[in-house]
Amino acid sequence: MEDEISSFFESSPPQKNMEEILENLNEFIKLNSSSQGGRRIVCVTSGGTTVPLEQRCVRYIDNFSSGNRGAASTENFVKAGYAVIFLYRSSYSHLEAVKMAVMDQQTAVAEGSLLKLPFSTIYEYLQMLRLIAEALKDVGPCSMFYLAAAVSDFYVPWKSMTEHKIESGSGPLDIRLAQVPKMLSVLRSNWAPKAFCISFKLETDSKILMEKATKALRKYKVHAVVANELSTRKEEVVVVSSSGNVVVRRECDKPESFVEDNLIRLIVDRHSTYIKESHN
Ligand code: PAZ
Repeated sequence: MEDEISSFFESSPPQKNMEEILENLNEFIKLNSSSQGGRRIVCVTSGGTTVPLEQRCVRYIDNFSSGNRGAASTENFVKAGYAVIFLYRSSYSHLEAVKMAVMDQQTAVAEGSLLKLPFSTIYEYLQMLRLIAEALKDVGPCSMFYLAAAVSDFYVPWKSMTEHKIESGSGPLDIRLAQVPKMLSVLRSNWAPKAFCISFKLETDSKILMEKATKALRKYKVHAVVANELSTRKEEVVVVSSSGNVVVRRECDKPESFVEDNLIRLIVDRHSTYIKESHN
């Protein structure tokens, strides 16, 4: 697995503006971990990653996610006093969700408690996630990963990808997709082992959802898995953890409420307990 992960990064196209991103990231972490006795810092990932089919990309495979979960969660974390690194999918279709919840958070950006980092491809997403995790390493238990992005499971390795637009007119297209190595284990064990870590599991078949979420909790040793089904994801989610399963619902009698309002309250509570226990 380690080899697969190293070769994924070695063969990825270099991230644009890497130095500038790292500088902003380090400044943001320094400012927030030293302000008012130190703010907690959460990295919220949001939106779907794309898999380009050509190096000069015209066509790509996309992963479903409107970006609403990440944007609404970010808003709630900011309200709860967290500094948020918002790693979000930049695209026209996601702009509405991001605009709705986060672009309005000008004050948070101005105060330095919100850092927005856009991604589009699976390569950009994973390179940025590693960068953020390593930068947050010293923040330890006061840092959190809240991984709501819908990350591609399959991709076309950069070296086997055609440079120019795939020609049409010569019959069906055969593409072989490689499996994206699972980065969650390495995030937990190497990149940021002391951070509180929440992952998400989306399924369309409710019968297998809980089984898959429970398996993910054990396999990746995350602190909780938020299980959601595609058609009901805006109404309810189940937080799966070693202390049992908790169903979190949107408050139906309040039209303006989101499931994230209650979800973030619960996650923040769990994070507080984790910080306390880490200091004992
Ligand atoms: O972005 P959105 O609000 O439309 O949906 C959120 C979600 C379903 C993408 C998210 O809650 C989730 O489950 N993300 C992980 C998906 C997965 O890779 O299993």
